[in-house]
Amino acid sequence: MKLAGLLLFALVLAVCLSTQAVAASCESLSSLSIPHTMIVAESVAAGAFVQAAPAGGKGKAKGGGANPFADLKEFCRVQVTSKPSADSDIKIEYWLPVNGWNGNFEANGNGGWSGSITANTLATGMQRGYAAAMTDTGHDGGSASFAMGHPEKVIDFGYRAVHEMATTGKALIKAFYGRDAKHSYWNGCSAGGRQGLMEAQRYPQDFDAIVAGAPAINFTGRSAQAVWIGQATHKDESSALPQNKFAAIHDAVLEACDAKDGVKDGVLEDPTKCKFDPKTLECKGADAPTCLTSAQVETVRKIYSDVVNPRTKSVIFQGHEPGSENGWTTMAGNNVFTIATDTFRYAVFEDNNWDYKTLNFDSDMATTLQKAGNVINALDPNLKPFLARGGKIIQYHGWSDPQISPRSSVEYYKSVAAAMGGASKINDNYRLFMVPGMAHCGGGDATANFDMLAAMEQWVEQGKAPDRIEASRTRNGQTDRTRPLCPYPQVASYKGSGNTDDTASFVCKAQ
Ligand SMILES: [Ca+2]
Repeated sequence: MKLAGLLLFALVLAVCLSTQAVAASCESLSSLSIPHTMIVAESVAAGAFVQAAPAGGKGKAKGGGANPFADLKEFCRVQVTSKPSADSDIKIEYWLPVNGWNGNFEANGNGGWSGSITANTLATGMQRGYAAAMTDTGHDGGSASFAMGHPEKVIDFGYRAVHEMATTGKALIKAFYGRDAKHSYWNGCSAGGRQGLMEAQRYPQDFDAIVAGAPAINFTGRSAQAVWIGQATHKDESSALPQNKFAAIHDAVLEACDAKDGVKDGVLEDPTKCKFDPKTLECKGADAPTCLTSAQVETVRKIYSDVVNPRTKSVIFQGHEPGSENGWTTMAGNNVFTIATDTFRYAVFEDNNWDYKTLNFDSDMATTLQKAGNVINALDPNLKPFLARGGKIIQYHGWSDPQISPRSSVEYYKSVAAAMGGASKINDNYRLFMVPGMAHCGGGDATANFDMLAAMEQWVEQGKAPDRIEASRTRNGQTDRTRPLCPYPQVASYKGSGNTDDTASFVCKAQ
């Protein structure tokens, strides 16, 4: 009898253990002790999450009547406040699925000057099975005004908040599930791309796999470029570019270069091969939407040109690529790009009245690098510690990005290859995918639908390196083109026969 009772007990215990997905209650995470960190954890029943209305906003958050989170399964919501410095106030949020956890951690990146945590991002990560995380990087709202008089908060934005998110996230996962995450993933674009590569450089132990899109790694350089273009565009009345001319310039670029890659499809596979002179668009007679005045020709030249130090001629940042014209409202529109002016106004000169027209691309850029470069730029090519421990990076960037020039990604990739002893030395860990025609983190005329995280999962968990990544384009709700994305310096090359809108007609190969 005794033996039978014991066996029964063992059986019941085994059944309990096998169905119990978590090792601790969600609420118990609140009492987890982590230095300078306050934790509030609460269980959220399936379908019960409702996004709070934005601060100062009216009524419900976006989604209207229906709750966009109604399909979420039960999860543990952990809201963290981290104060690694006396002036720090970093908010971090973790969504830990109670059932169906894929065993991995996914931290998500921000955009611009950050300052918000988005429930949609967390929900997306969690629905893919991840314990998902996001931080506001230590301040609220999308402006850099927080930086004035708060150097510690600039450090939080620059790299510290993400590092806190990584270490605290790993501790929460271990406490909640009773085991470490198998792998820690980073997933971000724009500011998020910068954050991911910053981690690889500064805290190589934090993440095993980094998906970094359109990374703002040369944050001071991209800020300078927007001022460069702003100064050229608004030099005087004649230099301004009416927005209805962007399309005419784009059409002229396609006319000159589209077919150079073997397929006339409205997309430049490699825009660096396109030598387009805006002078060819100069008005022969009266000004018209289809031509450029001579002052406008100079403005357009400035937009394509690299930003250079006028004294040393050294390159501060890479210019826009041919093909990006339809997105030029960002920097050559009526207003100057505020993400850029914020850098100087708040993070560098700390002067509310700073005027972008006064920026000197020699002395002021030296001041900028000295003040903020080391904190917000992520350009260190030494990825040895990260790569040596098997870390993986998939970086991607749209060739028509009008916010962060795509050649900045190419330059960084090349600098890492050079520092590591050649491209062949990094190929098993780090690949760059340029996306022809894609604007900033998506959009444009490109095949901009792709899943870099899935490609990374295959690489990390099945050892299948991304030799090509399938992408598609949607027009009017229909997929009208598929095309491979290729690891740089390879490009998608047409085989010479077959439908040019079908990925099967293309191979990845070096030019
Ligand atoms: Ca083409």
